[in-house]
Amino acid sequence: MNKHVEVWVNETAKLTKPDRIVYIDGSDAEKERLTKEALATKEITELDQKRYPDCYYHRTAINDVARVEHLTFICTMNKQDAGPTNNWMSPPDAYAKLSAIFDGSMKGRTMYVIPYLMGPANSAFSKVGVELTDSIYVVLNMRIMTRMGKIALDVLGDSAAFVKGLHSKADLNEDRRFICHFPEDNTIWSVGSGYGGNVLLGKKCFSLRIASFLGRNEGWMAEHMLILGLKDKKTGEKQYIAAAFPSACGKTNLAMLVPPAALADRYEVTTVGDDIAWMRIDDNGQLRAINPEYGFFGVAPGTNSKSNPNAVKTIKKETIFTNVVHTADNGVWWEGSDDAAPANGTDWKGNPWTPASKEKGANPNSRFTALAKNCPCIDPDWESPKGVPISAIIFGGRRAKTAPLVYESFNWQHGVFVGATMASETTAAAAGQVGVMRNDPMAMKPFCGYNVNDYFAHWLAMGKKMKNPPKIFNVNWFRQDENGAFMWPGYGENLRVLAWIAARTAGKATASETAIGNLPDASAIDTTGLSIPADMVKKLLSIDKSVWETEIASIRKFFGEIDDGRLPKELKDELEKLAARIQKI
Ligand code: OXD
Ligand code: MN
Repeated sequence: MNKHVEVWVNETAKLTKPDRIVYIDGSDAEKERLTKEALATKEITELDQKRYPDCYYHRTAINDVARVEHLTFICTMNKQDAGPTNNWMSPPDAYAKLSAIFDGSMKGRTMYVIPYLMGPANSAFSKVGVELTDSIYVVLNMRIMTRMGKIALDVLGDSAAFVKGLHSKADLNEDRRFICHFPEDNTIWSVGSGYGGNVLLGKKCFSLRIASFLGRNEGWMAEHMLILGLKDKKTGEKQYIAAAFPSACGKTNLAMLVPPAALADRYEVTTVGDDIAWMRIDDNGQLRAINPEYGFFGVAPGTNSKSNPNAVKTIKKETIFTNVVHTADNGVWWEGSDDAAPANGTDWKGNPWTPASKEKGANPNSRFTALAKNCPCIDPDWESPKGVPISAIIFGGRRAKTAPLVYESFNWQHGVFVGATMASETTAAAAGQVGVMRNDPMAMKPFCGYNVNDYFAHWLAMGKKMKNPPKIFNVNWFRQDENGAFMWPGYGENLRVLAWIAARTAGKATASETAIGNLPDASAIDTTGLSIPADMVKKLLSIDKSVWETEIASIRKFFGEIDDGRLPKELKDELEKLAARIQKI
């Protein structure tokens, strides 16, 4: 064992007082042993192995089903370094407060030591983390979501350069639940939760919050983005696109998109990642990206053969299902699944459930944890140590009225403004009210590990270092008509928008300059085989002056709220330029 890890493990054990310490090696034999143990303690249930090979079922505590943003803290010595969008505690206060909760929290339990690697082996992008946890469910999930065990220790060698993550379920009491990040110490302390987004520390905590901080200091970017490959089979040209959407807005679906039948001969989409992108500029000035994860932690409800046929195939084996319905015939079900609702089952709260029940059977944020390599459309280069070259970046959110189906920013700086001013309706991925509009810059509001204004400055600086910065687009799949009905069919049909983006990026499509950016003419969106009213695409691409005036006022308010003196002048300039252009409509 690496001696730095060992010293820290021993120190931590003095605080948390586990009965046993188990070092995780990532082997198959170990997986078998841990699975048996978790089955014996009923932390997981084995599903019908004929229909669901190597699949298991788990329920979290009822009060513990989503990320808890109000209990998530960035703990920097200087409060302003955490910035206006993060909760802050001073590191001494946070360590003291959480130490009291961690004290003895693992008594009677095992502490697992999980070394893990984010990113492929042999890649300059990759980083090592070690998570200490008293949850066997965490170990089994980390095995899917990261490259876990020996592989990580081999990369680490004698080095002390690893992210220290400490997790204890403690008593799962919300009053003693905290997710604290200490970017200046490369440390994460998470206590009182068993929900994935709070406890699989390689994911949001490390790969976004800590990594965004490391990226700023080291000159790279950690983003809440899917990465997909789009191949035009006619020309043989392939592009990689990274796209940021807030949580539970369809990143997994877009990453695994199946082209509509009418365009299937022409286009192919492959998946590099569905949630997180680490991006660096290579020696030629090209932005390249890796997916640091090894699996998908996807939202189950609504996942079916129409919304995401590739996900349906991915989760057929070696998958952990959390907080969905456990059916009487030992399978799983959720609202919006392919299967008819089971006559009988157990809901996510552990209560008997039938289709006549008033409440939903699956929690709206119920999840599957599945291996990326089981995805039928996984990209051949998804583990390339060099990453894939990114030619376009997409921002998007749920907007009922404002944003058109797609537009292109004028240049990198304007694109950063477009990302910085993203807003979207909240979803069930985080605790709190659903459907409330909030600003979510670059979909990183819950995940930026430092001052968001410095983050914007970092984006601007990165653009200057690239030879041909990716073109930046905005999309909105969620525009509604006067009656509140969605105007765009979404899902696989989104390929039609991706195709325009790729053509535009390749310099093969025209666009009209408008007040908000470059828009395609309605005829430039290929609607072959799509039954949609003739003027719908035109409507989807329309810009309403009064709606945008309201938008500008809300951006002004947002900038006013976050500007602590560090909001880059370039973004304020972009706002004034946008306001002037809108006025002229
Ligand atoms: C996720 C999230 O789980 O964004 O990916 O909440
Ligand atoms: Mn996410």
